[in-house]
Amino acid sequence: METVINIHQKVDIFCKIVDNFGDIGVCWRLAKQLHQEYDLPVRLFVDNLSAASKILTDITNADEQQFDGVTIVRLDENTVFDSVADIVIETFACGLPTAYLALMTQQNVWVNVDYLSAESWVPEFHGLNGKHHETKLTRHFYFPGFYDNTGGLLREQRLITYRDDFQASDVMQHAFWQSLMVSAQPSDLTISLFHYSNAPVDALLQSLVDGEIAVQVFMPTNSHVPTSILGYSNLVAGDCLTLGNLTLHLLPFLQQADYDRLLWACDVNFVRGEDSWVRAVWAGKPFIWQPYWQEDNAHLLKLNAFLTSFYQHTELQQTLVKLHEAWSTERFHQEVWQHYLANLPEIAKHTQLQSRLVIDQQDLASKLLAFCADLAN
Ligand code: TRH
Repeated sequence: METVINIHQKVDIFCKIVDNFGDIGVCWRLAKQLHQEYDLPVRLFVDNLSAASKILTDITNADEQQFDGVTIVRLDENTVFDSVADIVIETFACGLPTAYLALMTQQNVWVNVDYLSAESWVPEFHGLNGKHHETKLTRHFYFPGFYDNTGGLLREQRLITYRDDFQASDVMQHAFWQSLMVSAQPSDLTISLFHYSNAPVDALLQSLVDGEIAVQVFMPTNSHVPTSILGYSNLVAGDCLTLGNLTLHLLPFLQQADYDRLLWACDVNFVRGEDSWVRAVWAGKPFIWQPYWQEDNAHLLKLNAFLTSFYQHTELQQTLVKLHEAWSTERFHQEVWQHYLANLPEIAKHTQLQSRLVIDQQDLASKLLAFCADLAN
């Protein structure tokens, strides 16, 4: 049965920026997609506009402003709520302000969109609900995921068409590299690098310096540029180092759309956290994911769950597991990387295949709206 989405429904999204760029990165993508693809009026409440400006460049500290059709509202103790939306999206269990909760009734659909994980418990918990202890309002739990029986992954409707056009066009790729003011040699292996501060970056880069093939690495700064790379300190965006077979380009922090292009253009992508991980899946290129560190090594459970499911049909699973573990546990060995490189064509084939399987699944925004429509009916 087709779900009917009422185009007059208003949507409020609440975002609290804990750290880094993923909280706002995810919330912004969702807000923009709901507005641009479904024509819904969307307000995005954000508690730290200065941090958000990394993703929403040119945003000001105003109480309220329009950004690409979305109303961005500064969220603090002085925020005045004059209305409540039909669909209220809390993200990553950030909680809703008491004054906002006071205006809500059971008619407002309240959904908490949680963190992404490929762990086996996710389908079981996706879609459950509970009563909010103070207001007794019903809060629904929505879990993004890689399987049909989860909340899906954020993917704009035309993203894969844009990607395919870009990957098929030398002209577009050339123009992209030019816009970054770098000349990437098509014959070189290209790698994008976005990682947490504990990743063994120097060990990876040293293997590339000493490696047998020419490699170009693109590292957007302001992620976690180590204070020193291979003994060179005070590196900034725009710098370029050539050492042995490695050319390292330090890029500025890119706009989200350009970061996507970087992932589409490179042969291998090192990604992290949540949103860049999903974008690497859409790029369809081999990638190494570094999960966000959690206590008691909970992030390694997340990592293993993903590797076990995404790479289940390949004999190279152990190679991929070893490299991911090496990258996430700071025990990087040159042999692990060399083995990965030696098998890159096969890894590329498998990644593309797996990426295609996930692309065939319904995306998060459309699933979420259908979920809310079912609750409202
Ligand atoms: O920045 P992150 O580490 O964000 C965090 C973690 O994922 C954490 O687990 C979680 O609490 C939270 O986000 C949701 O990594 P992530 O998730 O990949 O977000 C980075 C965002 O920054 C993503 O939207 C892509 C974007 N980006 C750019 O726009 N330009 C760039 O140059 C780069 C490197 C990233």
